[in-house]
Amino acid sequence: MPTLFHNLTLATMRDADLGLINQAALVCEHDRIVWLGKEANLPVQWQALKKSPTHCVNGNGGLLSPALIDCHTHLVWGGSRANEFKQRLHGVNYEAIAAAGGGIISTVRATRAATEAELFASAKERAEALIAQGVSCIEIKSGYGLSLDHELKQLRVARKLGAELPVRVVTTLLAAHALPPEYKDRADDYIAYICDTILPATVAEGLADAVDVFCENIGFSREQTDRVFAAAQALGLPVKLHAEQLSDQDGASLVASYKGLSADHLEYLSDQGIAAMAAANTVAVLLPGAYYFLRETKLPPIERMRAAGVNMAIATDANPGTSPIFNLPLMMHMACTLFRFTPEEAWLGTTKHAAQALGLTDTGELKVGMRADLALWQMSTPEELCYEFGINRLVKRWFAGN
Ligand code: DI6
Ligand code: FE
Repeated sequence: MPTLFHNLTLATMRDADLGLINQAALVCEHDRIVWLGKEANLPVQWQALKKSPTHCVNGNGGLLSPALIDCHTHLVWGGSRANEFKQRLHGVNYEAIAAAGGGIISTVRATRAATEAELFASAKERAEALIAQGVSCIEIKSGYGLSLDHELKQLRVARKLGAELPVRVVTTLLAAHALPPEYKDRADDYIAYICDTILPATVAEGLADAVDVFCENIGFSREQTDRVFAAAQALGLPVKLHAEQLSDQDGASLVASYKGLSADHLEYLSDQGIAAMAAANTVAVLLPGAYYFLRETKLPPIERMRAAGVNMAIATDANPGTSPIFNLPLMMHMACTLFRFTPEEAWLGTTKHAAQALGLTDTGELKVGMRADLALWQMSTPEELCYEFGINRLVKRWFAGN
């Protein structure tokens, strides 16, 4: 039996103004949207649903949007980095902590030591926090295992979250996140191990939907990134990139040359990178939580990306080192306050453009035929979600119609 949603405003995400429809209704059947429009135009076949106690949702004048999509997280890890947070507050910077064997590598040690069950339990808590704020789809990267067994372990935990929680999980292999200690001074050998061993095994087990690299002076070079991308492409996997976070490595134009799904972070993005991304329709994923938590001062070039017509998304980057944050509406708020996003851009950034950054075409918009991944908010205008912070205005969320 179909379900009717009515007495609400729809934020369809159809256009730059979010395609708002006032006094609207929406009908879904099974896991799909089958009709939407002005309530006055509701086809007669569904009008009787208004009397159904079980298949009618009265929105009470609220806002119905696509459920939110967090398109960049590192949600599965062991241990905590609260100690490094404290060190940073005593003046040590992120790169110095990494150089002294802390940073990503300290999480690698803890993640390798953790069992799958332990990783699942901590990641589940984080995923549930996101879900409670209206999220229906989470991208999860590996990158704290850095060996075949431990990368696969992380990705299996990610897949299990998708199987056991009411959320869609999209996985990304980020074996090229940091150099593991056993490959010290042998970065090229580690890249070869990724290309020849980790990538094919991950594909064989169906554990990754995309491949990512940390292209940075404390990560991997542009040339090494290129080798991983070529191997990913040969195996049919789409690519994305941690690009231009702490310095300009011209990674954005590299990922664009592979028609990559997204380039992420982008504080140091150049005009050349912007032009390449615009031409390839590669999404810019901006991560205000990491910018905020690291107390960065170099802003990503939002205005120039906007002018070039680059689609922009926003995500939590949830990770233990640079963004221990599990609240996507807060990222929308920060994209507006810190990056001067418009509220419309913030909404598109966690719905339609976030779906694009994951290569998903069946979610992120309210449209006939799309999945019924829906969020009902106690607010009459979309900007209210970006404006306030601290009260959860989510009334209810539907995941594939449930
Ligand atoms: N950039 C980041 O902000 C995270 N990874 C990356 O490549 C940081 C990950 C961490 O510090 O644990
Ligand atoms: Fe990240």
